[in-house]
Amino acid sequence: MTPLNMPEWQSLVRHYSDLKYLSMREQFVLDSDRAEHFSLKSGDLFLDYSKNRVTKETMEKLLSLAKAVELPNWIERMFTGQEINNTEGRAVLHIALRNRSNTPIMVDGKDVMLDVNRVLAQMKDFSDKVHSGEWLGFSGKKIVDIVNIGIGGSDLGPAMICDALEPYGIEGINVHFVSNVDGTDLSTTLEKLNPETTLFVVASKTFTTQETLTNAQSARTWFLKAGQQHDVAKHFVAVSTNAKAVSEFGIDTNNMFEIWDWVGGRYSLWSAIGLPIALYVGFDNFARLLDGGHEMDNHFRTQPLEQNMPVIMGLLGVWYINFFGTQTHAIVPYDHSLSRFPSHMQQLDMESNGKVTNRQGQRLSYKTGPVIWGTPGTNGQHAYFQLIHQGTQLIPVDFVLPVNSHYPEYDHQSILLANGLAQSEALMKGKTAEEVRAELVSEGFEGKELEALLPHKVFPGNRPSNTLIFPKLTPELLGQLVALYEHKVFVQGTVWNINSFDQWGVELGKQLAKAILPDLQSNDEISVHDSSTTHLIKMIRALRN
Ligand code: G6Q
Repeated sequence: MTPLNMPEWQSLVRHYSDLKYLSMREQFVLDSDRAEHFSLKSGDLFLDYSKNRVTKETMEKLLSLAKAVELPNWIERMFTGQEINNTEGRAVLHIALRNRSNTPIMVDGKDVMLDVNRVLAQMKDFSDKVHSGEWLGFSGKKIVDIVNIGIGGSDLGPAMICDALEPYGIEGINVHFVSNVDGTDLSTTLEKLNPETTLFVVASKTFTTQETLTNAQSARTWFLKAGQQHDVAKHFVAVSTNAKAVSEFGIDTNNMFEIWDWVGGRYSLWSAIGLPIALYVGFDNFARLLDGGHEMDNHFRTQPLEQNMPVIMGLLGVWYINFFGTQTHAIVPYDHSLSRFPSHMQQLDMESNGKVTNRQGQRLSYKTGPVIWGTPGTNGQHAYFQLIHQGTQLIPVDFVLPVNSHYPEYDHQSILLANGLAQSEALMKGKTAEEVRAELVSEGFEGKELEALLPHKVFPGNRPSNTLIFPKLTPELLGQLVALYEHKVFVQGTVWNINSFDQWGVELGKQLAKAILPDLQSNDEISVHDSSTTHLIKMIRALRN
């Protein structure tokens, strides 16, 4: 079933051709309450989507499309544990991990909340023991440094959250994330640490990921220079679905925190993959994060589509990608502690919706997930914003703005916020030739000099953005924000009729490296590759010292 043939899609095609030159600037003049008409709230999170190239009619048509693809039904299917990840035959239940109302969610006749609550209790118990000093290193010293070893979904989410919640960090506890198999990552992390006071969390859903197992083995070798084999249990814990592999690696399964195949890596920070978060900010703050995620889940499940934040953001994305032909989407948090937020969103969105095959296995003839990118403001303004303002591509932007800082002593927040608001205003308004002319005249330019400069200072404007505002980046708020984007991705995947919850492209990378490794590790005859790869393998062999 392709959405392209739906009357609702065709109606949007016609609407687009009528509306593609719609001027947002004019719309703001015509409707002085435009900001109120195109904004909504969920908990402490406020979304202003008025600076988008839409009218009331556009939104109605997009919402009709959402109904035509049975979005409410798909939302319900996710929340009730149905196997919506059809290529892996799995339910998709990150919502269960933060189901604070604790209502039963049945999978294969079993309430998954029993398992979720058991592991949450285990995480609380363990993190409390580490903080109180009941859990000590082998020489009797308190744990000071937590090193998470994992990659992709077993790294990016918890790393982003720990950065973002730095103001909530427990005194005396540091957290580090080692992901890259490049030995630089592990070496530069370990060189600062003392094995007597370091705890490794080896996080891998499958416990077969080459990078993670390699880093974990090297970390154990490093540890064993100071401790004995029987001390490993005090310093290595695991998070996984795979008890057998954990045990084979040499980690006591009593020190294993279980996760389940119904949670995808990129959606797993709410599970025991979030253990480094609980160790860093304390279990109570981890629970507050879950509360925030649950609040957004309730919003997503119960609010009507037109009042539903993930739905509105998802549909706006569809409008740009499939009708305006945009290829990328920038996420720019005006909060330095959200530095890693765009990277996490990049994985979340691109791994989920980077698909060219629909649920039924047919190749798609329309675009799906965009390239997601961004860095914190105001830094981005001094770099790539030039292209967003005056480049030839249309790039929708999400501005993420916390009103209050955790570091008010320097009184920078108004400057930070003024910059964010100014960018979205300028992108929408642009600057006309008349405005530039008046500005240049007032600056004393005239004649040929003025005419030569003028076109360069014109800004086309009409460039769309969303603005998300909230009082402060608390654990609850962060939970809401991440869950908002998770659901936005699901909304888009539903419209595109794709499975947002498998990741065959990532699996391919895992297989390919394993095939080339033996060729790099020996001088035997090289196995069959294309001539470029064979040539590069020969060069690496020759250059290796
Ligand atoms: C996430 C992906 C991927 C995965 C990593 C690590 O959704 O599937 O990024 O998280 O490849 O996998 P393991 O946790 O199994 O080591």
